[in-house]
Amino acid sequence: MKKIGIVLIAFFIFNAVLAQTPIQKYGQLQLIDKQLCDEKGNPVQLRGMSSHGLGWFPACMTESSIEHLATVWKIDVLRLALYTQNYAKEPQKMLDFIDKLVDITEKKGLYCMIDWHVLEKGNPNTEIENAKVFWKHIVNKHANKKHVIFEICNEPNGKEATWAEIGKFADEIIPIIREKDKKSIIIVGTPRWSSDLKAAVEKPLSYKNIMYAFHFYAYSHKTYDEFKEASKHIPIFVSEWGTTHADGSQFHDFESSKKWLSIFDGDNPNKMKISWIAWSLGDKDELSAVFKPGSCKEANWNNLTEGGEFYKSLFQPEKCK
Ligand code: IDC
Repeated sequence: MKKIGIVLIAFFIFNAVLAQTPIQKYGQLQLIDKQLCDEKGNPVQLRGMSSHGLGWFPACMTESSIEHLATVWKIDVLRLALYTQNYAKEPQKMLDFIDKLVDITEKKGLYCMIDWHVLEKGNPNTEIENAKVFWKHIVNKHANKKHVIFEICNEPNGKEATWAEIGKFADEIIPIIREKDKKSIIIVGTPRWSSDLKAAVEKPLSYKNIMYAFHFYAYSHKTYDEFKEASKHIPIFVSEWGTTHADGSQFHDFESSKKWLSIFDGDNPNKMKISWIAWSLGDKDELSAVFKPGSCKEANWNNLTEGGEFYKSLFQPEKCK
């Protein structure tokens, strides 16, 4: 009898450990040198998915889809992509939506990355006033929550969006965040659609707990060695990547995707674990969408595209041969 009792207790403890959510497993994130670490100081690799534009595909981001991503896909982090033009059009509606999603991710035990999705305008300073109001709201509501990561500008692009301009933007926004929240991780976009890390390597910003964004689309971008070199010098978070062409469609390149992923798993000069988030949880008729068209309004989360199946497989535990 006693033995059975011990076995049962061991079984329950084992299950409780296995059933831990990402937030329970890792707690408050921190940066130690260039490595993202958990609360205890162990290296951590967060892996996750990005929403499509919250203003365009709200039906894909619901309590039901997030529950599915947490329990069936087993992602660690959900990125909430708010295109700046969607915010400009309907600020209150977008803020309410983000607030709701931040709460849902917390409830489901997932980290969430709040992404001020600069793309159309290129230079993040073009919309600095909106950015300031947005980030003030976000920190008033969500400062010091263990599960929140702030991404202050998705992809600066165009001739004007130099590293100096990005630095100017960061000098406006990071102090707004740090006034209320000293330790949450902040991700800063880099020039040329967050693909060029050279300037950040040469002149890193002087704030604590910040990481630099690197984005790639596997069919178009194969700068593996350049990336590895940069990873020796600055902390990098791959906050958006896709299997496709940079336009989000055309072809999947699963081979190049796997090569990138092996670099993030440790095949890099300092053997670091590099966190990543893939694009995107939309049901638009485009190759990078995870769900087939029409899936979201039916809450049919198993109706995956070829790319969706590929992404999902990345989160599944290795099966026995
Ligand atoms: C794409 C979407 C597409 C949308 C387009 C323009 O997949 O439906 O019409 O944006 O808004 C990025 C961006 C990301 C892009 C993605 C694919 O961060 O917003 O999404 N991409 O083009 N950088 C490189 C590729």
